[in-house]
Amino acid sequence: MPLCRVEDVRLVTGGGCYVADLTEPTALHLVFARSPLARARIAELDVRVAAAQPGVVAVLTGEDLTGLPPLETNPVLGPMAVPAVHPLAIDEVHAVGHAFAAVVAETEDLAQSAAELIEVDFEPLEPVSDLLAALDAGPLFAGMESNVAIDRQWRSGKPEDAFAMAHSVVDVELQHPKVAPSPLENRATLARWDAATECLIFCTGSQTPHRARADLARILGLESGRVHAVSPDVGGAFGMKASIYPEDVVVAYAARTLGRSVRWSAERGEDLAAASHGRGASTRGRMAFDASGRILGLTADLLFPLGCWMTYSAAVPAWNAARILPGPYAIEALEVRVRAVVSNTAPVGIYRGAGRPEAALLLERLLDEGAFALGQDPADLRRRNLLKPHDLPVVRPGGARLDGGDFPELLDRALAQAGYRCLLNRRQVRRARGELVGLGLGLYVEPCGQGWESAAVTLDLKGGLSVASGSSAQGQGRQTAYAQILARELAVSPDAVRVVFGDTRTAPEGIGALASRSTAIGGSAVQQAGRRLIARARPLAARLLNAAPDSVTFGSAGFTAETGVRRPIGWDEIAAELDEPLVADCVYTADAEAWGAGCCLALVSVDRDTGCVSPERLWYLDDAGTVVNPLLVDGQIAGGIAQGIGEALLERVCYDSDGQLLSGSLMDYALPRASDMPSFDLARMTTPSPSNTLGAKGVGEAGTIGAPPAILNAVIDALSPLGVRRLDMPLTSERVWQAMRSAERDTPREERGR
Ligand code: SMO
Repeated sequence: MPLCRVEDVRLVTGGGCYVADLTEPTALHLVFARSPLARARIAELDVRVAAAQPGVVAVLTGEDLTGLPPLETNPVLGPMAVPAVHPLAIDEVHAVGHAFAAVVAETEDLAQSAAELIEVDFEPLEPVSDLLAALDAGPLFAGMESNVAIDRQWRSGKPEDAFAMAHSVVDVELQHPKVAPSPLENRATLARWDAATECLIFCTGSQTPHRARADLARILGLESGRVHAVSPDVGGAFGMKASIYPEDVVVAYAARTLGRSVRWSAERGEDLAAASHGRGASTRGRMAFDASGRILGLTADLLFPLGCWMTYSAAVPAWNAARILPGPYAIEALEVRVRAVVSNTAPVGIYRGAGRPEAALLLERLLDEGAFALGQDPADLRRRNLLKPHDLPVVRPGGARLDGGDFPELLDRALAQAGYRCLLNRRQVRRARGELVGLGLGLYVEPCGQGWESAAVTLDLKGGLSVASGSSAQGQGRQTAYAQILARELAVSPDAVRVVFGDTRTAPEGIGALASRSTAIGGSAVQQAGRRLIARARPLAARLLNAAPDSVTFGSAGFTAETGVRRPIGWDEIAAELDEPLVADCVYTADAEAWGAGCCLALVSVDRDTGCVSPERLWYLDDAGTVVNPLLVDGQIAGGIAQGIGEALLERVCYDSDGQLLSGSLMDYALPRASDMPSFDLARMTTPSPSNTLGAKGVGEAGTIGAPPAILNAVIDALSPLGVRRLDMPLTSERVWQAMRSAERDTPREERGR
């Protein structure tokens, strides 16, 4: 049901409460001293002058925190070599922005001024920032034999035979721009040591408060009951706030050892330099076709950057990209190799999409190259090779199990939505006039939602209904959606439901808000907890109805029975019978992973003189399974498209050959603005997921998956009359212009326009 977000009035009228809004007048301020060099030995570090400054309470260095256990990384791709990470650098700094000391002072200004008085002598070492260079370079990190942290491969069928018998073979090489997630709210943390209860209260803008609690408890050696994590409003995260940072450990340690409240709020430049980046993969693929256009085989070589330390989900982008292959297509013979590589940059972790866009881009470029080589329509070629509904579920060679969907129907609906045949004609007319205009498709499948999540529903003595979720939110409209899910189960209005999350003191143990899982898994937990509340209330209703519990049913009017009292019993009447609140909780585990799917079609034009790309229009069709609130779904898709457009056209984290960050401010790092957004047309298809009780699939990441391949394919299509077949994102006018000029130089005039 379309329902406006209940949280918005508060959020857009200044009523939001972010970590930096939490009042704590006596809190100390912590500021980090960060490395200006990408790789260096710390020859000397003298903090005495800084520590002697007025207002300075402590200066911490790596030595102070030795002995704390490290942050952990989720081994989704199996065994890995993990570079040692210390909360503050010891002996060596590994990237520009790597923190080597922390000043704690009465005010932020005093801390900042003192940090500038830290005396440090660096002996520069040769840094390697580039992914491909790091692959070949000697080990950059102690304890690692090479810079390859992860190296896995798998195969199915006989790829050699497929390529040997192919009519056409196409190759694609892609370099994803590395991007900075850039949430509105930078990282911020406030840690309070409560001496009376000997508890650490850790307020942080996090996607995973329970994980933050568990990590801090483990690292600081506290029982988990003595650490409380609180995430109030979170101003966007996009994967960047999915696990705690070394900085968080320092802040918590400072609060605990000083017995004071300590806060740290990152500046924008600090986050651009030292928070996790996303994407940045180098991928190569080869695809073999028979003469009719059937895909015979696929080989893929995926290289993912990790940067100088590994976040909890550092291996997830590589894992997702590899296991998704071969996407929605029926391909028997497959060989995938996936590696992840450390180097002297900021960490690279999950970012909205997290490997899904990388898989989609590789496949969709290969399909377009195949169509070009075979002289076929790109949509026809895709249709010929898509899995059919009766092929599903299917287990992919990497172990992923695609649970359901109808991809041919999805493609046909997307083409109809856009008026594809008309667009092809129109492209021809415009090309005849000399315009550079292109159409591009981006199809995708999207693993989204597996594992467990929790919910606890309470009916209080006054008849109030609330639900506490182990999941949380960073702007998705979770309060609205969860209230709708529970309201539907309990036959009440959504505004009668209070939704609680983000505080480990009041929310049940949970996973959090990431991996497009919150509605599918967290929402199913809410639904199940609601059903349990009905079951728990049934005996009370039976008593009020003067009927046997078995004969009581629950419907839109409330509890009713065929016999006894002939009037429905509502929740307020149940509440009036209670001596204590009625609670029903649920730890819901999905039967399997839900897979969404979607299709983006882009129409672009390119300015012949400047190379400037205009995305004229996007058509976007997504199958998110059962939809709770179409407004929220559209909002998520639109936001994802905006970030997809950022990646495709504008954004790039840039390091020079010395490992210096060239995109260290929002003057240098180009986020998309409202005026960069094309008009777009959103449509929906609903194939409920068989994997969770709600039938929902994820949608938060979808827009970032479909938009980039559609735009890249469209721009290459626009430039194909000039002979351009390879381009990398972001498709800045300079890059496109260079590609046009070099194609002009390389391609004899008579061969253009094929
Ligand atoms: S990239 Mo998401 O927050 O799992």
